[in-house]
Amino acid sequence: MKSVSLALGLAALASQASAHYIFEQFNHGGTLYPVYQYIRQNTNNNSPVTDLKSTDLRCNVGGLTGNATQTLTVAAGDSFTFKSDIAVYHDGPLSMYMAQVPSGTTAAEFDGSGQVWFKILDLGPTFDASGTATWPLAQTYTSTIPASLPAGSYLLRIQQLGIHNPYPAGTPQFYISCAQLTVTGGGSGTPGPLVSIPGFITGTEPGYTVNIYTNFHNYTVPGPAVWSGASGGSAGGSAGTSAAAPNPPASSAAPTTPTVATTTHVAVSSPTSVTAVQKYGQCGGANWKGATTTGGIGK
Ligand SMILES: *[C@@H]1O[C@H](CO)[C@@H](O)[C@H](O)[C@H]1NC(C)=O
Ligand SMILES: *[C@@H]1O[C@H](CO)[C@@H](O)[C@H](O)[C@H]1NC(C)=O
Ligand SMILES: [Cu+2]
Repeated sequence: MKSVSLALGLAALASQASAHYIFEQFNHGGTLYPVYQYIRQNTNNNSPVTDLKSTDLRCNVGGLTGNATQTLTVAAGDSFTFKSDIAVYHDGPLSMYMAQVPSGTTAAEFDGSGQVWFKILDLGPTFDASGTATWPLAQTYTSTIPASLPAGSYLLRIQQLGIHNPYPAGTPQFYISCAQLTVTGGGSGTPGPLVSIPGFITGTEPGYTVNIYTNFHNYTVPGPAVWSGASGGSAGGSAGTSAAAPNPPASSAAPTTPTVATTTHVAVSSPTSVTAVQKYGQCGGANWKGATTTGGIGK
């Protein structure tokens, strides 16, 4: 009966796997589009990328092209929103980047290689009078296509960096998705500074190595400076009403406000094949030996 107990063991392991979160829907002009219509679909479910040298840092695992992804036309100056399946709940900053697609290449074909990425948004923590940090944890993140951005095709990349497991015992986790856009209108701005991904974060940045639970009073989001032509954004708020999505997210019962984002380690639906616990199934990173709940840590 060895095979039976093995099967039971695997089933038990599979049911312990926890959900993280993945930015899977794009909202523009009041329309919340179906999952992965304009966002490249990754192949690692909602697990993070942690290898600072990997091309997976660009548009997530399996996201080097977007063959099955459509490209949305937006106007420079338009606002847009990324929505995740469940609210982001690992403490850390949120950034958005863009990269212009080289001429002769479609947005779907572009792999994001080269020194082409510029940052349009950083959302770091706020510190109250007593020094307690509040992170921009939400299910939706809204920003604006810079009004002076030259017209053309772009990748638009959202990145939430989970630094809840302090380095070096823990490894910061990148939660990433890329949308494919054709920007109309626009201006003659010169986006920059331009960086390459990987390479844009080396692992020595204070915003990467910081322990947010000890003497944590200030924070600088890693990566390049935000392009001066960009105009900011926000976490949370309305993501607009849902269109008739043929493919709604599996979990929509999650909280949308940061204050209740402590109950979101929900079980994933049973994987089709499981050989071991998912690499970051316990949410704590490869070597995490500390707390295994997110509620209240450092608060
Ligand atoms: C996507 O397109 C690229 C470039 O045409 C091609 O090399 C790759 O095999 C395609 N991938 C899929 C999954 O169709
Ligand atoms: C906080 O500020 C100090 C002084 O400028 C700096 O050395 C440190 O790297 C900052 N910490 C973070 C996490 O950004
Ligand atoms: Cu997690």
